[in-house]
Amino acid sequence: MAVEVTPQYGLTQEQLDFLEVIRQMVVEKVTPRAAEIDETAEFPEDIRELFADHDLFGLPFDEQYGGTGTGHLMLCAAIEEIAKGCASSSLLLAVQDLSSLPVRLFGSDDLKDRILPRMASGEWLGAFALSEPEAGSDPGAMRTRAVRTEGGWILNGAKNWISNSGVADMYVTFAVTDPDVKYSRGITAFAVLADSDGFRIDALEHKMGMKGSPTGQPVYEDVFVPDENVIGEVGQGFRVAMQTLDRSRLGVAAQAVGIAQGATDYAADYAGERIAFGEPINRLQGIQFKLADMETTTAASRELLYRAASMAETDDPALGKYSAMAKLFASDVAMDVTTEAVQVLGGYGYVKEYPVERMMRDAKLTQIYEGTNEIQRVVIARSLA
Ligand code: COS
Repeated sequence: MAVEVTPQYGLTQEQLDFLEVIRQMVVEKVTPRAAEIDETAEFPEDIRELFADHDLFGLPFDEQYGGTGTGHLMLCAAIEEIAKGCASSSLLLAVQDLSSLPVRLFGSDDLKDRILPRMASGEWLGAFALSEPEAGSDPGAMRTRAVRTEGGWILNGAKNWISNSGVADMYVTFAVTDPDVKYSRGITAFAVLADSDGFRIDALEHKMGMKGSPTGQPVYEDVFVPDENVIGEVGQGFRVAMQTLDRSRLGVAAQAVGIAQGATDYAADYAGERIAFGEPINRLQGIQFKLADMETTTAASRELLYRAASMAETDDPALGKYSAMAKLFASDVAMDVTTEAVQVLGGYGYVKEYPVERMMRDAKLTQIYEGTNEIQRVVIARSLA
């Protein structure tokens, strides 16, 4: 009997076909590179080129700017596929989404024309510079200052934990423009080009996981930013950041779902091959129960993510709450599932010849960045008040 292919969650057949191309590409070209990327902690230029050649950087963008115009759900599904094989590589797409969202949501037409096509093609990478050494969960406490000058602003300060440090061409930078009012009205967002005088990247971090994605400290010393590069209205930067994060957290959730599925698939295959007590260990209930819980919680994460992603298509007022719930739930599941995958592999799980210890290290970051899971709980609880 012929099986009818049902378009899932509103993805068209064309999008499902594109997803299949991505899936093949990941299996053939990305997954085999994952261990080396982790080991060397080098930015994977070859994967960046591969993604650019396959139009993957276009996924977050409208067609008008050279993007695929395929929406949030398709972007999340693509991030998930890539994260199954290599979470660091999936961050290339997630950060391109995060760093372009302020311009897409709030930028002038001129700014969009100058920046978005270059990001959609992959010619430019972006970075989102909000956090500071003393202002991570509480971005309202930032100290980076922007002072008015003729034709623009002079920026001074330093950011911290910024993805794509050193490889980005454009840094969306948040700075205090009016210290005398509440931060929600005294911060402004700027598009700072990497080749601006006075801009540099200080030390890069040595991280536990996601090692193929450089994280560092952008420093601004009397950096001039022209008025044309202000994103949105002066004084509205905090809102720009919050509305961006309401959408970009979907990308972290997608990454977490991908990591969890990758670990589940690997552990299930291993359990079918590994013999103990005279039979494959997947016949032992102790292992079956683990695999069943891993598959079930990963599937539940995906449902919540896809629901949240479809709300982004319609700008649903509950999007912020749902993206926080998807990020919270999926990243906690990814941590649990990858820890269990290590346990299923036993001693083999703990060594680098097998990918699950890397997946466990990568999963940890999804509980921390783009708002710790404690912050997600604050966002969710406030929506109930
Ligand atoms: N969309 C639009 N506006 C928002 C908003 C949102 N999602 N969330 C808050 N705001 C507005 C509020 O309406 C308020 O406006 P007014 O001052 O004009 O009334 C203002 O922003 C301040 O809001 P609030 O008082 O809720 O801010 P808090 O300082 O208490 O912080 C949290 C709120 C904790 C949610 C915020 O600081 C946050 O998200 N922190 C985590 C940041 C983060 O994710 N960092 C990771 C690094 S970035 S990759």
